[in-house]
Amino acid sequence: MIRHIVFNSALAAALLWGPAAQAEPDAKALYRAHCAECHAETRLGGTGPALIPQTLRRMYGPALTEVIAHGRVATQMPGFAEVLSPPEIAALAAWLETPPEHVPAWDEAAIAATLALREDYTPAEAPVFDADPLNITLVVEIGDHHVSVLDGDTFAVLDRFETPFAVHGGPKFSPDGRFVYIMSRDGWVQKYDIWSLSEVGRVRAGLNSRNIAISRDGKWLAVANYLPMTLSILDAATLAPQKTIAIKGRDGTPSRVSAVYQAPPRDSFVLALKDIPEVWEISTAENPPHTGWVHDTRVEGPPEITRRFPVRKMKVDHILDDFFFDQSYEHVIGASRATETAQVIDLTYGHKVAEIDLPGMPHLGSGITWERGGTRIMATPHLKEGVISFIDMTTWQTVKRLETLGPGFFMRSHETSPYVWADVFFGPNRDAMHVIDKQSLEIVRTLRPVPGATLAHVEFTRDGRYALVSLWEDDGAVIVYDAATLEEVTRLPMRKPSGKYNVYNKITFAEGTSH
Ligand code: DHE
Repeated sequence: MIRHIVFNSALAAALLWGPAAQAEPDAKALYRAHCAECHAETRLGGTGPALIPQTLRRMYGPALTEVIAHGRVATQMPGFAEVLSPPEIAALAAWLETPPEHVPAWDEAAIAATLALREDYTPAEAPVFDADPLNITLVVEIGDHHVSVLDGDTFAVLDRFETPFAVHGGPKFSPDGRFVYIMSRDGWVQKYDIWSLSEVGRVRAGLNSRNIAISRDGKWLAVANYLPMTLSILDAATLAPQKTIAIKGRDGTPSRVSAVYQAPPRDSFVLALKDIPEVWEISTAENPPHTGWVHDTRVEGPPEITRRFPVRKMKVDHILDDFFFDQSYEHVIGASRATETAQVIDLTYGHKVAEIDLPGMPHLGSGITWERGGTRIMATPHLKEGVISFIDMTTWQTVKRLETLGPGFFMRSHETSPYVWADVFFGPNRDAMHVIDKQSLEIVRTLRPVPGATLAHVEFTRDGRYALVSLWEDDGAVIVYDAATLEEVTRLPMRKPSGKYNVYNKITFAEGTSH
């Protein structure tokens, strides 16, 4: 009986809140009264994050009803359990899971209106610290939405700054490594000056975004958006929007952008599209090519902008959810949820040249490559299977499928290291990290520094001497290992550390790091 009362929320509400609580709560009115001030009338976010299904489904931690009732730790979200009844909280949570009624056009003018540059920012003429500026490693702490700036030699924290809510994907560095651009799932792009240890400013480039890429010359930032279905291009120096490209397939079907990557030797951005079987390439060249590229004639403005960023649309067999490049950026290897194979697309010819047998949803975005036995091989973890696939990149044949303790998310190596590090992100063994020999393709050690605590994502220092691993917990840490002996060196307390990014490894597109 007691169990029944606790779990029957309608009855509990009637007992606790009286007959008025039995009337159907008006979720919209409750939202206007209690939430709109911080999250905006449109639900698209203000001082608080957007409360739309696209964002809410990707949030971590307690259920939505719990957050409404008791607040969210390390944020300004208060609890409403004293103000709202359980049925009101349930109705509000259910309504927030429905798509917003109105999505404003998020064009250049709307983006520009959000641009906020820091008035207290003064660019330093040289780094304000003694550490090697190229051996700085940034740690994204998703537990309380901060980034720690680590000296890669001493592991001292040089700065710790607040980011927009829910950062996702790898931050991107300017080619000289001085500036870094960080994106949140709500589409905010934050620019930070590493030399000055200071934020430069931020702008909202999309309403729900996937990741960002920076052009080869460091002048342009591309922001892949789900909402609206656009790619936003920003001036990397000023963060001012330059162009928004509506994503429409060759038959006019609109699509979300799953991801955008820089292809340095091609001087272009390459886009994976979520809703149409096409791969797009957008030139970032000063003098873009003409043949085979579509120039946007509808856009008004100075020729340096209207002529910039022509698009090439390549048809593929299946929608690509994720992809990976070879070191020369001639081939894109794309995985699709719809099939058990990956497609190899030749970017020069613009069509598929091979298929790879890759069941179990490979997480190609985390793939890495290295030389083995006179050929280059690539390795990828799988999100649905406890296995790592090794592929010969000349024949596109699977060399080996290595069984692991569970599905993994991230892999990393360094050109100086004989090992590949691969996490076990899902399942009962998520406290484990495999260290795999690059030549024998066998697991040589499984690290388990804190039994029961999730261990994930690895980054190396510039020289490859140390490997930094995230203890992915609210009261977590970055654990520093000697990359040769695999012994723990030190532990730096952090709030749910997620990805880590070494400036040098990233700006040189070093072998062993994801792109
Ligand atoms: Fe990510 C990178 C897509 C869920 C943490 N993730 C990426 C990239 C893509 C991607 C396309 C490459 C972007 C880049 O670096 O420029 N991620 C997806 C998904 O489709 C997926 C499965 C579902 C989704 O939520 O959209 C997903 N990702 C997650 C998580 O649940 C993770 C573990 C926690 C989180 O913060 O949301 C997560 N993703 C990361 C991290 C990177 C990343 C830390 C950067 C890795 C790197 O080393 O570069």
